[in-house]
Amino acid sequence: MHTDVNALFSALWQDYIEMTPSAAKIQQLLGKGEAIINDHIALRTFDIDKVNLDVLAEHFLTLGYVACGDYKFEAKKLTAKHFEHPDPTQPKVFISELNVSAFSDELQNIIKSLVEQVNVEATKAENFIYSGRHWKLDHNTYQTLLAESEYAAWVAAFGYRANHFTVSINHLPGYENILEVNQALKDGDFVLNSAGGEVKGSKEVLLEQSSTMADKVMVKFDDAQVEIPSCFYEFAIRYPKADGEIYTGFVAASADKIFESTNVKT
Ligand code: OOG
Ligand code: NI
Repeated sequence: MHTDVNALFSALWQDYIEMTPSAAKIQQLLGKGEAIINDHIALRTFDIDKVNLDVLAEHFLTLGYVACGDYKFEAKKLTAKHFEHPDPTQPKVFISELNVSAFSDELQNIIKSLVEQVNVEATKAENFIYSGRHWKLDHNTYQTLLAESEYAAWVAAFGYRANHFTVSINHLPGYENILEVNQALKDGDFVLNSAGGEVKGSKEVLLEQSSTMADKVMVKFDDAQVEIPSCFYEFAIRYPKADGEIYTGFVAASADKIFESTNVKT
């Protein structure tokens, strides 16, 4: 496990921009060459003991992160938690896990056979959170998973790495609101996720979010190389609660739509 939070995020970012070439371009566009503060990153996994949410979370708990919020996504059959660092300029971490037992026997058997190939030691290694896929996967199996769960197919294809980084608009000079950010992205020919509208959430729920649709990258399956959606970039602006403190949680109804940024079709 990492002992330095900055080193962990820098390794995550390097892996992420390899998977998401548009993210490096967007960082340049919005940050105008200056460093950008990230609101959060997100990770995905399966709820099987060897690789579940808690196994991923351990890599952040040892760095001083604290569990803060619980979320449930009934239709997508997902559970999630978010974690915060005592230093509020460190990214929050949103980790979700697929409730594997809620799916067909076929999907359950596939996921179990993937997770069986993971070495327990590897899940504790310093690089686990950005180590990618730990199993063999052919394109047919990917398609079988995709038919039942876009999320299951994504984790099977990409494994362990940041699914997205999120620009904190609160800390982004030159932009007053999320609409200005979205406009700059569209002017730059980046494609936004419009599921549930381009802006998810509102000032009333204390969080507004938008995201790009995931880049498409060539993935090596055992039997073929195929272009599939990889990772996306998110943008978030947070508002103060009645007590004047900035809201630090997530909004399940908005998150439900953000998950769809890696869908093959929208
Ligand atoms: C996570 C989706 C939820 C948010 O900010 O609400 C999310 C995912 O796509 O893995 O990131
Ligand atoms: Ni997010």
